[in-house]
Amino acid sequence: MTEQQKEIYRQVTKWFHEARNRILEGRARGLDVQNKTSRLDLVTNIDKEIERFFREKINENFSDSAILGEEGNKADFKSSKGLFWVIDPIDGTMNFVKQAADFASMIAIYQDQKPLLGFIYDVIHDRLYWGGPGIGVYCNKEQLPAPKNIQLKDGLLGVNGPMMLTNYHNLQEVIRKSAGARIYGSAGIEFIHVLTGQCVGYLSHLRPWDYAAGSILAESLNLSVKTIDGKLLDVVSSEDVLVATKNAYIEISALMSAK
Ligand code: 2AM
Ligand code: CA
Ligand code: CA
Ligand code: CA
Repeated sequence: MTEQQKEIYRQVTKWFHEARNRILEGRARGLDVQNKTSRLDLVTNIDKEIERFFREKINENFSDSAILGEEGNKADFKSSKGLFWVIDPIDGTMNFVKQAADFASMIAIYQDQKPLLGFIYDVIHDRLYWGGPGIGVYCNKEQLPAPKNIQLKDGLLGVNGPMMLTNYHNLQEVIRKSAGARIYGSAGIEFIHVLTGQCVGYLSHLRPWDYAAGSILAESLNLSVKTIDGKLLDVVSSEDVLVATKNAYIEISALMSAK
């Protein structure tokens, strides 16, 4: 790890632990829940509070940073120089509200538009998945082995519910060829399942803050992470993102491009 990566890791780890207390205490006090674009697209006072908290910490400790966050200002990645932070304060807000489980908090950091570090925090289990180029991926202090390069038929596939229902680009056929579909409702938690080898892949329509941290970690473990039609992710656009073992990526992408 470079000195810069070490310093960011040291700081960000502290922030996540403080954020965890705020999230759990805030939820115990009672949430203020609002609809954004629909009754299925929620935001709570805690999503907003945690994003504000991360922004304050970044500005205090890394002053010449640009920040893109789901619940705040959206800096432009393409013109960024120096440190660029992508924040999803609560990923899986519906799960946070309804279940108090299976949600994550995520931060991705780029230096001169190149991946530097990714963090996905499984808040309930207090498991921080972090890593980056040249580091590998860790769960808290323990290094994760790169998942085996299994085929689609041998693994569970995380999917997006609406895409499954509408048979988006032949998705139902892809699922039939897998060991089964799973829908967890948090992109961060889904990425964790692929990083740990519990799922062979995950497919969903995602915004930059949904996929930034996960894609940095997936690349560090030699997984494929691109759009379903093979484009690289750009941290600017909403995309149909597919993260999978190299073998499963090729199979799924071929099945979905046929329709
Ligand atoms: P969010 O909870 O941070 O919004 C399941 O809803 C997953 O897809 C979550 O990771 C969620 O992130 C993400 N997602 C992406 N676009 C969404 C949308 N328009 N409405 C709800 N969730 C969305
Ligand atoms: Ca949201
Ligand atoms: Ca999200
Ligand atoms: Ca969110």
